[in-house]
Amino acid sequence: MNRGIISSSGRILAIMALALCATRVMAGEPTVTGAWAKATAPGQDSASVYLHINVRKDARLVAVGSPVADRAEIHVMKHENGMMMMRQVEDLALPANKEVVLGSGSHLMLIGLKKPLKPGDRIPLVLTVEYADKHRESTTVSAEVRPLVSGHDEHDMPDMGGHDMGSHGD
Ligand SMILES: [Cu+2]
Repeated sequence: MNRGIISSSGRILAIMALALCATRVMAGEPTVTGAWAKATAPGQDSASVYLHINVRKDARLVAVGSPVADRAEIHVMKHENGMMMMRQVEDLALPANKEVVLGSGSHLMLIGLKKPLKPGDRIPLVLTVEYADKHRESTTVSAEVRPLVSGHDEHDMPDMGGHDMGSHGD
């Protein structure tokens, strides 16, 4: 009797341990760190998000989304006619084991914000990567909203005019 009880509870523990491992594997890829967005100015309904992303196998970032915005896009900056312009891209290459920084040269763009982003807010983001074999993994991260005035990253955003004049439709 006693032995039966012990072995069945042992089995339950083993199953739970397996479930935890599975969760950890799923959440580990892609690895996203340092996600942040700048607080919005009055009337601004889009926001850039910056982060670092790492994968263990060659992949592409194929989709981004957030419940706080109508949609999210992957943007890269390009020089055109001497001006820095933003371009939406369908995906972004993520080489294996090489941290890709979405910073000054690229970012995620939240478009159609449902409410202003205030310093201290945390915004959930879902990032989906696709591997060469078409297998997809998604991870949810929380981006920290930082104060609008922060000096050092101002040079990261010479493109706000480009955004306003561009084809964001917002
Ligand atoms: Cu942009």
